[in-house]
Amino acid sequence: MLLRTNSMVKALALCTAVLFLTLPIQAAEKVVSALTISDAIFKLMPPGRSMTAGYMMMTNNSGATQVLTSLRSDSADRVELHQHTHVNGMMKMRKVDQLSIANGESVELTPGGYHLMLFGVKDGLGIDDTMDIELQLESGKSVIVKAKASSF
Ligand SMILES: [Cu+2]
Repeated sequence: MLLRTNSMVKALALCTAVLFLTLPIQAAEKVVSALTISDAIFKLMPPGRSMTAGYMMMTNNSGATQVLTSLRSDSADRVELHQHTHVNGMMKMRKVDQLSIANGESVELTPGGYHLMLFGVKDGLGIDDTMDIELQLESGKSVIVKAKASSF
């Protein structure tokens, strides 16, 4: 019995040693995200509607220009980047095919500016529910964003 306890203590000590050895290696391998996203939300739709808009803050601290080329979500049929423009005093919106964000720059998606349009959003999402939106970049990298349902 005593022998067994001893070997368990030894095994535990070995585990702890391995943990301490691997932790600094993992920290060193930490990947810098191509884009840092904050405050990602989408507007909760009234019942019977499946189209809505999404907003977020995108910051590029990756060390290189990042170009957003497309978006997708399992929770919507289609996700597009749009921009509001004023034409002859009328507010219109158009689809933006790609958005370039220089290193050190931020782009805020807001009502009246750049925004996401979500088409065919699946039913049953309630306040504070989240949906994953994948931002696909020209570099081949992508960033998954958790956007929260918001009523505003
Ligand atoms: Cu739009």
